[in-house]
Amino acid sequence: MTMKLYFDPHSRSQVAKWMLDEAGVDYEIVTTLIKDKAHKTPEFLKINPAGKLPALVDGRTRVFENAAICMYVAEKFPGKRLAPFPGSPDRGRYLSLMVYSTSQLEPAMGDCLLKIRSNNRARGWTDFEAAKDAVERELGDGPYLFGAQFTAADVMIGSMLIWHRAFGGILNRPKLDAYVNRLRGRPKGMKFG
Ligand SMILES: N[C@@H](CCC(=O)N[C@@H](CS)C(=O)NCC(=O)O)C(=O)O
Repeated sequence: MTMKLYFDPHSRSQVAKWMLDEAGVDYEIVTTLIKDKAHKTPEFLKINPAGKLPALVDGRTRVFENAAICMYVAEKFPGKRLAPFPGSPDRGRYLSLMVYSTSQLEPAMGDCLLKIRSNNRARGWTDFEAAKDAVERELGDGPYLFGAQFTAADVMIGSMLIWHRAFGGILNRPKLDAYVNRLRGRPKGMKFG
């Protein structure tokens, strides 16, 4: 059975699509437009109770949240080598970066773009400058987060930095700018709109 990606081109659905395209696997796009409120129908809320895009349906399995979708795809197709193997020394850092991308980097980037200023550390994420420091440390000499191996962590972390640029943000970090250029230059790199 073909996987179904519930997708609005003008949304973070592009992150899950990028992952599926990098994996080079078959999937069907189910266009679900936010402007039509198609993500708030009772049918869609049974797939993603949060009423947000994207979501992936694979037979009886439903997956929502980009990080979960990327991890699901990497795990379903281990031969595509889009994640360090379970049990390998890099696996812990991989899982950490996947969660970090959405629990810290994504809200920090959102605050930056929306010009929300708060130094209340109790909320669980840092400001965007500190998040950029963390990504730079993890990227090391690159070219990807796991050296020469491109992984789902590059999709999740990289897509946040790509969005930031797309919305007019300036990273002001030569190393991260070069990383964004490298990711955007990939043949199956994330597209917009
Ligand atoms: N952390 C979520 C974010 C999903 C999300 O916020 N999607 C937006 C589109 S970019 C959405 O569906 N917004 C419509 C709404 O909340 O009504 C993920 O990565 O999947």
